Amino acid sequence: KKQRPCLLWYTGLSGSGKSTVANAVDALLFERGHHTYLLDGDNVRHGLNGDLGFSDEDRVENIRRISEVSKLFIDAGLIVSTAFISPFKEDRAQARALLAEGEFIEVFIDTPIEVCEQRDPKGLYKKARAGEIKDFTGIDSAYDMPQAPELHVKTAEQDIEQCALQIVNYLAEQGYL
Ligand code: GGZ
Repeated sequence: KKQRPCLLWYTGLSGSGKSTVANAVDALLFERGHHTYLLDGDNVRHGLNGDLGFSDEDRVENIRRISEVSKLFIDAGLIVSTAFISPFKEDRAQARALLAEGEFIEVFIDTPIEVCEQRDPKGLYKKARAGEIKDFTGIDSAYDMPQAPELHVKTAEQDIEQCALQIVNYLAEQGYL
């Protein structure tokens, strides 16, 4: 099926819904016959980046490697998605700069920290508040909000299916699909 390769770069806090939305988008694209690949903590942080933690330095290296790998998948012709916090604007800009014009699509999963903390699916916010995890994004580690994302998605106001459709509709309108 004809498609224009691109990178959907999801960014947002822990618990914001990046992986959930990215998986829903991938399922819709698969249904439409597109060839996709999704990079997330499950397939990257345990393997390729298993040597990295959550210091600023390690996060920079995490995102650098993910950016380079994404570029390879784009060269292979896929619609690639990455679902990482990617808290630093310089690193997201670097990822964008590796690609050609129009290939990088920043998707801000804009869920207020109060909502993320309320969801707390893995109990990590609770641990971070208790001081059991340090350098936790949004608590004692920075998150630079995207200033001009191609897509701005609000999971606290729309359900997952609506969020996924917002993204797929954008891809169709912009001529990627
Ligand atoms: C943030 C952490 C931390 C700290 C472990 N800070 O909700 P999750 O569990 O599944 O998503 C978070 C994930 C963040 O990894 P990323 O590779 O996306 O981060 S970054 O882009 O900043 O490199 C969370 C878990 O790992 N986690 N410790 N201290 N999130």
